[in-house]
Amino acid sequence: MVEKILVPDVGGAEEVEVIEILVANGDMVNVDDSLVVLESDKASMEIPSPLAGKITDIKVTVGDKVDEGQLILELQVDAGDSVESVVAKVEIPEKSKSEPVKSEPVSKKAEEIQPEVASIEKLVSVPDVGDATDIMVTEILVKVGDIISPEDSIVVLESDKASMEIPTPFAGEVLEVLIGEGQEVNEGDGIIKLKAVGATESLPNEDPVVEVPVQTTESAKPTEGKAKGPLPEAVSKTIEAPKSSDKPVHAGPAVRKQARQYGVELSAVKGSGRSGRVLKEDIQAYVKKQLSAPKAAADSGSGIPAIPDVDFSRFGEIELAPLSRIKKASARNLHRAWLNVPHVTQFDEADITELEAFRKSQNLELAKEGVKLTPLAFLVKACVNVLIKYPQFNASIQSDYSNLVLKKYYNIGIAVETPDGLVVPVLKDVDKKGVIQIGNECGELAKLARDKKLPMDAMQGATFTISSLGGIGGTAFTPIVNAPEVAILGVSRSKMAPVWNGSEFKPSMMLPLSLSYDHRAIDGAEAARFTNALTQILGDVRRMLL
Ligand code: CAO
Repeated sequence: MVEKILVPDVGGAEEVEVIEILVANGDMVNVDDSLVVLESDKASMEIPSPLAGKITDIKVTVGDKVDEGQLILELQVDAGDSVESVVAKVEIPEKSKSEPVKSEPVSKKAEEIQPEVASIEKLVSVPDVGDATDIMVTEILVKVGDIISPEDSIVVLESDKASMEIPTPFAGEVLEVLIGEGQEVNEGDGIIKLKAVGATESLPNEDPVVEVPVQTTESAKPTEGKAKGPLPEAVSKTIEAPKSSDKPVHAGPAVRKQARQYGVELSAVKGSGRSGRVLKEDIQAYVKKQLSAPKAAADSGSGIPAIPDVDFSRFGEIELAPLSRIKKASARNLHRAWLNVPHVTQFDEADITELEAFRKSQNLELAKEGVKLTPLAFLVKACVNVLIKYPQFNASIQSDYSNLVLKKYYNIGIAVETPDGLVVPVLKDVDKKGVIQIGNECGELAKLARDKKLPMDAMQGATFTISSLGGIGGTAFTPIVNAPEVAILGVSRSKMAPVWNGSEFKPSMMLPLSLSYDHRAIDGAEAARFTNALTQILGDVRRMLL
């Protein structure tokens, strides 16, 4: 039989917000299993199931405002257990259960529970907290010297099932905190001593009351007479497992309220309280951190909104291809370099007609030794020649812009395509090596990279990088500087082109060059001079001897 579970009397509070739904359709629940968490202005409470059964239809969603008697959900129960509709109830203290409900006040006069209160110095004690004993003090919300007003929360107590903020009935200055976090307390134990300030002004009825965290029964009514505010003023059950996270979050209602006010997702906050309980200070620290984060991001150039992940399967079939470790690392490095380095790319063309003729003749001679030179080996050597002439390209810029670090060694990184992604092995001390050795080492490093056998130190210490796509094709591209280097040379595919020599068009093998550089370290004119020098050397490799 299907039963309807209704919102119980929640202390007269209206439009109570559903802040968590703790069950799902199809769940089996037992009597007293919590179903939803409701929260009014001042208290949050778990609503337990009055019956055992299977949840068939949840009628509320998070954010809904509900009133007493409103349908929460439908439950499939055994016929024997059933009634037409059942009002969920909040845990009832034994004391309240045994007494006629409407005659049970939910607040008590301060005198009743604090006979030792002096006229000026007042003692605030643990009020009647139902049948709970040895309740843990989880948070002290005030300290000596604090000026507090009536109804300010002073401590958070937590029993097995509920956490409750205890408010002060008096205004005044805190003289002494009598309990400590982690301590266990019972009804009547002193919490704080207070120098009452204008107690009669703040409570004009001269009859200060402590809001007693008496839980409502299905028929209990808000206090009449001198009670202040809605009934479950200080009652709140521990709320766990917010929808957005699998991890339970422990926090009191005041902390939750503060989190909501700041728009903080509680599950994102690391709790420093007992058992990871989130405290107000944790929320404050989290907000502070978040506020300073955009500044750091802006400093690094990354203060931009992230591109959201889209569910592409809405538009058609998709497949997920996991990125290799190398691809993940280079994605991060490229992104960082792209954001940090103001890039400019200088394009140029080198006439390598003679170089190609020389290279091919050399390859014929070297073939018997198993050596083969590609244009890349000459490019590496030519680049080092120009780097020696223009040292600001063989450099790094200090992050505070105080210096350019000029390197007196010439290590050239070579971008190598591998099945797992881009790898950049480093040819060391190229200024001390000839073109054949460079060509050989380049081939060996590329092979090691593709076989995933590159040692770590073979990928470190580059001062300048060359990315050659010439073997593949293209006319030009804009490589990303391999920061903290300040320049990278992109090489595209050479092709025959008619070049005007002053009197005629001469068929020439032209090599496209794309020099990307960090504009913080290098001026555009310097970059143009660099590629000029490079094209001249490549146009006549004898210049390398000069
Ligand atoms: N123009 C015309 N032909 C070129 C050329 C150029 N600029 N550069 C190389 N070639 C030719 C070579 O001479 C060779 O020709 P043959 O097969 O006729 O002998 C052929 O292209 C293949 O060369 P290669 O690629 O094997 O050798 P390489 O020395 O030019 O390059 C290496 C070596 C490791 C750089 C290359 O294999 C590679 O991985 N390139 C890709 C680098 C890359 O991905 N860069 C992108 C980085 S940014 O995303």
